[in-house]
Amino acid sequence: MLHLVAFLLHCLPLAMGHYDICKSWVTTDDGPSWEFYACQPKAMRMKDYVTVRVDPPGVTCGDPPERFCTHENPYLCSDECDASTPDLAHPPKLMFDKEDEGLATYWQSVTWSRYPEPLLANITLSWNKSIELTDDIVVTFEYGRPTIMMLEKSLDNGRTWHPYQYYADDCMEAFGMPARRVRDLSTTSANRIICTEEYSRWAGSKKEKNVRLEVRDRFAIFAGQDLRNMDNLYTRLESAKGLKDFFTMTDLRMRLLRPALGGTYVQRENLYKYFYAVSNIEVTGRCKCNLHANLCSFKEGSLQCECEHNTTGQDCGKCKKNFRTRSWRAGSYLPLPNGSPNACAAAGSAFGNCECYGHSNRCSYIDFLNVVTCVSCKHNTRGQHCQHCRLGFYRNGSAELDDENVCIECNCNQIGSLHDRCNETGYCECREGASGPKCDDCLPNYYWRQGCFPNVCDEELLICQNGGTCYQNQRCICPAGYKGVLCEQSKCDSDNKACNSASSTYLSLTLFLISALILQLRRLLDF
Ligand SMILES: *[C@@H]1O[C@H](CO)[C@@H](O)[C@H](O)[C@H]1NC(C)=O
Ligand SMILES: *[C@@H]1O[C@H](CO)[C@@H](O)[C@H](O)[C@H]1NC(C)=O
Ligand SMILES: *[C@@H]1O[C@H](CO)[C@@H](O)[C@H](O)[C@H]1NC(C)=O
Ligand SMILES: *[C@@H]1O[C@H](CO)[C@@H](O)[C@H](O)[C@H]1NC(C)=O
Ligand SMILES: *[C@@H]1O[C@H](CO)[C@@H](O)[C@H](O)[C@H]1NC(C)=O
Ligand SMILES: [Ca+2]
Repeated sequence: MLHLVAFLLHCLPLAMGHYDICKSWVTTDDGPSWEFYACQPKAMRMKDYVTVRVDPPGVTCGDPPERFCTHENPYLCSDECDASTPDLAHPPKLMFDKEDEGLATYWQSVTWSRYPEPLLANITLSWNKSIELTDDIVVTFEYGRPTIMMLEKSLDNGRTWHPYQYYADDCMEAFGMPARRVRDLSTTSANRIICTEEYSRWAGSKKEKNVRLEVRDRFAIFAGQDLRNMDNLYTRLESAKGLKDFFTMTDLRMRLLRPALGGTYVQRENLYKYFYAVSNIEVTGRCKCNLHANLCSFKEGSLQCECEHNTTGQDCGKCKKNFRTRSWRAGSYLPLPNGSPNACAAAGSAFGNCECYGHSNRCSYIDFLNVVTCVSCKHNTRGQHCQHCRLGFYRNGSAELDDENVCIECNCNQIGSLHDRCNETGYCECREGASGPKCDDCLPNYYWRQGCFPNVCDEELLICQNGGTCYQNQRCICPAGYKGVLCEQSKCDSDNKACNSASSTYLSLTLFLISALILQLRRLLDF
């Protein structure tokens, strides 16, 4: 009983007090009504809701059965791990069970028989739900803590991973990082990723069993040693960039990189005493519900916020249908002490049911039409409910009406198209000869030059005559003596006289130029 009281007191500042109710029925001068507050679920033992995966396959001991011994008793290698015998098996689930006092149950790896190849194992915990840590992560190792390991976390159900904390008996050697302690961090570095040597040195395997990710010490940077000033912490969580995310995750991975060595070098003649054994992984946290729920339930194998404030989704991350007058927002811890619910809202009943799909947060009543309409629709929408796209935009078929990307710009070619509008699939209306969805191409037999024009010449029907060549479908380049659109006319045909005189003038000019050139060449050579 005393134990329980102590436990409750210990958890008091984090588990109770602030932000535990979402709404209350209050009586004001205008009569009774609901008042809404920012709210969050209670902290829980998150290991009860986790799924675990241990990699690589075959790293769990006992298949085939194997002998091992401990650093305390290195010459008595009579302990046995055997996956097929329940009493001698050490499967991963024993990291999450309830333990009787004094009798540790644990997952155990194979021994380091392949030394000097490293003995590596990954333990990945997945919640399929974003959670927020409220207390230290504590990993308990039997038979000694690893000399090198690290924690990684994911915020997107395991698609991407980020380092969380590094652990080594020599941080510089193992990771090229200087050793730090969380207690030495300051308000500006409270979410720094560090390497710590506090949990990796040999101190006897019975004495020091735990490896921590220090959440309380990081909270204490803002809330003070006993976490008395939680208001300051909540204020910082709202204002300091990246601080909230530091304590948030969907998955946690422990990468075990080198086992306990018993305070000395690896002894090749007895590799049976090197392995990992984890008896417990304590993760204390709460469901992340964006301050829109105070309950989180475990349904069909996953955690789910029970959303209030007319929000919905696993994390209450969007507005319920018909409550999208305003864009969705997370609740806020501020102003203290009750925070802001930032609830999703349908327009007031006096206004009728005016939904704007989140593209406007104002409605206005138009007297003479007796309708309520959204005002200043954003995201290139228009209409009474911001349900249409503005002229020059078309509907994005793969976006819901409340999506910010619901309208796509038509982007019609200014010269090739008749106007800046397009049909529902984004096709523009083209001028004569132009084609393509955006009218930036020409039909066959047309050429592009600031618009589409019919071909003057080509290789099929409109062939240049008399040895003329077709220049970019735009005109024939005629040989001397021919003219006409397709060089079909001889210049000499029409006016023989002019033709002759023209060509004789041309000839004498050429002769003059050539003789001048020869003169120049001679001078050069004589010189
Ligand atoms: C452990 O996970 C990391 C990625 O986080 C991966 O690169 C590594 O290969 C994994 N190790 C094992 C032994 O599966
Ligand atoms: C993860 O949670 C979502 C939402 O609750 C659910 O639809 C999905 O089936 C879950 N996935 C797994 C692998 O449990
Ligand atoms: C959510 O919608 C219900 C039903 O219209 C309404 O009674 C309630 O007050 C709304 N809650 C909030 C927080 O706006
Ligand atoms: C259409 O909407 C989807 C969903 O929001 C978005 O991923 C996509 O980029 C949008 N398409 C365009 C062309 O904007
Ligand atoms: C848009 O115009 C294109 C080309 O004229 C046509 O193929 C398409 O069917 C039209 N789409 C709609 C929805 O009318
Ligand atoms: Ca256990």
